[in-house]
This record gives sequence, structure tokens and C-alpha cells, in this order.
Amino acid sequence: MTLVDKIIPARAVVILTIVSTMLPACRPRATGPEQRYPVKGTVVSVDKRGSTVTISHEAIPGYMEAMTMPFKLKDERLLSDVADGDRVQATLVVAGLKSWLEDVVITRETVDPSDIRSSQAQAEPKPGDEVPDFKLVNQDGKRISLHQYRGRAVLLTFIYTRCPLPDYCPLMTDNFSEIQKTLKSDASLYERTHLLSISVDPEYDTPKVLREYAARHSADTMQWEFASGSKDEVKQVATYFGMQYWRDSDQVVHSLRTAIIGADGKLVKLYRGNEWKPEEIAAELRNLKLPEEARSNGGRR
Ligand SMILES: [Cu+2]
Repeated sequence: MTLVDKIIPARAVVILTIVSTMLPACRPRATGPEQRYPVKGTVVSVDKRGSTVTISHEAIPGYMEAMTMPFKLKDERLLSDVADGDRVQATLVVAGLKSWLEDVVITRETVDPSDIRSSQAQAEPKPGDEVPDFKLVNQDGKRISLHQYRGRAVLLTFIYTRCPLPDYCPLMTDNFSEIQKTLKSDASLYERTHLLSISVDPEYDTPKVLREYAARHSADTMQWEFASGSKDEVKQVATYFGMQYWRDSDQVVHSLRTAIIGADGKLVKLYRGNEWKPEEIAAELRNLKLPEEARSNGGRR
């Protein structure tokens, strides 16, 4: 927990330690040929569908600090063998942008995983939950609030513009760009949807920086906005969706969350990783049942 100790106050440390969710960290990784690192930790959750095991691991010398994050397994059959609470030891292999665990050994089977489970049961919104009216500031420096998009479906995600890892924020932005293109090809769909990328680096990502970032990604900001706000405002909306992040010098170590909110302001779907595809979300948006008013008032602000 060196990183955490270093940068955040004690109360936050406690929260981050208790709330152990995935943190596919956005931080620089070694490049070049395959690198191997020993990993030791405790299994927090096993996601068979995503073929990942989330491990709360000790510091990986020369690679990353102690944190909780999901790992791919080289041998997916192991997904049936490990359980929440198991102590494991493995080799982390990093090859360019891909990484996985191999030589996984369960050093101690779990006795009582309930303490881990209960810490996992952090409140995250469920489909059907009404999303609060979070307030932010968009790329034009204008105050926005989530409820102003009622009548349109909102697709939102979290990013920060300096993110160096192609498969985290840049991927989210590329995906959104792809989705915007798809939505544009259907005028009525375009009218009743709205995209929002929220920066978790509000100190650096000022409206001006976000505006430039939007332009670099050919975003039509009438429909795809970029927002930040005060640190507190960003924290509130991010925490609501279960997004965790903290600053580590110029980087932000963070998890990923992408949400679809219906035209009625209720959560439709929450994605936790980077494996969703633009087509998948475009199809979800297309299939959403929208209230009649979304059509009749034309949907625009
Ligand atoms: Cu990132």
C-alpha cells in the first residue's frame, strides 16, 4: 500500500482498502519483449465470463504498487479452480499491451471469504436505479447536469486526456468515436442519444484541454460532450458508478466504468471493463424503448 499511503489521507486509504474493486490501472508499463514478474495476493473475485481473476496483490517489484486489479489467466481452465479468498502466487507476463498470469499456484485455500465478499458488495447502481442529477462543467465551460438530458439516452464513460495506455482511456474514446459515427448514420437515433466523457483529472483537464481533446477525436460536441468539474463534483459522479481513481504524479490510477442511462434517467446498463464493443452499445441504444416525449420535443436542449 505504499502508493496509497503516499498520496491520500488516512480516511481515503481505509475506503480504498475496504472497497476492493477492479483497478486496471492507467499507468505506464514497460514495453519491449515479454517481461515476467512474480505476483502474490488474494483472489477477490472470479469473472468467468470475462475470463479474469481480480486479485488484491502485493507490490510487484519493478512494475506496480500493491493494488486490486483484474488479471487474465493464460490457462482459462483455472477459472474453475480458484475461489474468492484464495491466496495465490503466479507469474505476471507482460507483452506489449497484453498481459496475463501463468504458473498460478493456490498457496492457501479460502476459509471464510465472506469478509471479502462483503467488502465487494460496495453500493453500485443497478439497472432501473434513478441516476442522481450530477452537476459538471462541459468543454465549453458551461454548467451541465445529468437530468438535462432526460428524454434522450445517455452513454457516459470516464477518461482523462493524458492517459498513456492505449487499451484504457484512448480505447474508450475511440469506441465512443465509433459509436458516434454509427449514431450519426441514423438521424432519429442521433437525436435521442447523448454521449458524455467525464474526466477524472479535473485539475489538468480544463474545458480548454477537453475542447482540444474533443477536436482531436473529431467529436461533434453537440451530441458528445466532455466534462469535468470541481474535484468533488467529479468524485461524486465517479463514485456513484463505482469508478475508482487516484492521482499518482502525472498519471491517474483508475478503474473503468461505462454506463447507459435511459431517456427516463434510469440506469440501463453498467460496464466495468474495457471489453465491450462499440457495436454492442450501439445496438443497446438502438433497442432502448424511449418515452414518446423524447420524439415529440425533438430531444434537443
Ligand atoms: Cu486511462
